[in-house]
Amino acid sequence: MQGKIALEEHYAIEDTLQDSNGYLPSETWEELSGRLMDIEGRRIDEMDQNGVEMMILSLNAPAVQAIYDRNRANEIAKKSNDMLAEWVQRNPGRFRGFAALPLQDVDMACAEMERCVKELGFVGALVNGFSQIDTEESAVYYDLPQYAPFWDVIADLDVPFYLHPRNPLPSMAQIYEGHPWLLGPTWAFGQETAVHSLRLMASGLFDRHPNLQIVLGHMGEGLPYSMWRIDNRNKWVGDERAYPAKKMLGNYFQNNFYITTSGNFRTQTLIDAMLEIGSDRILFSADWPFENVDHAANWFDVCTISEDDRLKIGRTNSMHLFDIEL
Ligand code: GRE
Ligand code: ZN
Repeated sequence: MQGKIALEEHYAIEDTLQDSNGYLPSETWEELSGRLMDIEGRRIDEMDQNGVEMMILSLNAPAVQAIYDRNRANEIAKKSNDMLAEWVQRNPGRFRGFAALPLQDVDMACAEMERCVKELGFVGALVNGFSQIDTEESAVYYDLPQYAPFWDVIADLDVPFYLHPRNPLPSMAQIYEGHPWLLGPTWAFGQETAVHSLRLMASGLFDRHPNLQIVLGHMGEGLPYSMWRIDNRNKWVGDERAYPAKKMLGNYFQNNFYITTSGNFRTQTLIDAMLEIGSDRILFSADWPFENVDHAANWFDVCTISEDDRLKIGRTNSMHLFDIEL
């Protein structure tokens, strides 16, 4: 399929490059770091070769979220956003931008979000899970009440928020001790991001902002497969809900979430997601440079879904969601 739009596609700047080191075998670092630092060379060739017309670019992970000094977090976010804005401006037919945000400080994050949308023309934010704030040992999640003004800004700007994975801190990861292969994309990324998403759903955030849209990668981080059970466990005890939100959580999943195919190129999983969240809320993505664009495209272009759904997932859903004209 030609004309695809992909939106979990990362780059790094010198200051954040090393954050991506250590997830893949060390002999691949030269290749991975080269892919991360390239914007207009190999990346555009990969797009051309695989029918990807546009990438919405985002900084690597955890990057800004792991910089617990809030002024430094703000500085790196601004620097990477400014660089991204230039690349987008030079290639308006090929790139859009997601803001990196210093959520260590709500006021700074609000100001940077407004600047990125109103001045730099970005189409949303991509944030790498919880933020460490002031101390390395902290992990602060965005359902907490201090983030209410930030969500007001996102809702006012009417742009989507991509909640991208990061690993849990070592102090939060006892379950993975002795099993380092479960960290990162294998399992820990999805677990961390799914729980964060459920916290947002249960917090009442989407009662306050019914039009707010969160994007999740990796075919929804396991949630499509689990939402029914989350709402229906132990039904014989009644359905008293011990959380602030007004509705069943599946209701928010279906109305306030989009999911992408990043790093999860599996037809069986896509069909489950289509049955649970619907093909209007699924968006093609690769997860370059951690995944190959050809692996994503060669699967997606021929997977056994209707051509109507392929066009929606591959292109038009993203055009509508991000207000992209091509
Ligand atoms: C990602 O951003 O999706 C990612 C990483 C590190 C390893 C694998 C991966 O940040 O998919
Ligand atoms: Zn990613």
